[in-house]
Amino acid sequence: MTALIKLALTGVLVAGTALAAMPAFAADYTIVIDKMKFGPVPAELHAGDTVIWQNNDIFRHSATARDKSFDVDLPAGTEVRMVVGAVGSLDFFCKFHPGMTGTLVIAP
Ligand SMILES: [Cu+2]
Repeated sequence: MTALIKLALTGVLVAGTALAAMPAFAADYTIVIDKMKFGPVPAELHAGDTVIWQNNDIFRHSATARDKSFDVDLPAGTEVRMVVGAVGSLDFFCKFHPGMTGTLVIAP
């Protein structure tokens, strides 16, 4: 009986530790690509948040980081989820249309 209670307590502690290690408010943000342009990027982006690249165009695009930390292929009409990890300022562009550019600013 005592051993069971101990086990249960250990389980609670482990779960608590895992929760504490996770970002408090991980959120999803959609960046819409339409008419050969990246739409507005989220103003407040934190490591652990998810960016959903949504390509509403009839053209294939990509979201490619200048520093090569990500390279998301986006065929027409698709969306791809990407969890942001690195903190900092990340310039990105479309491989197929280099005039399409944007910047993700990721806070801790
Ligand atoms: Cu493109």
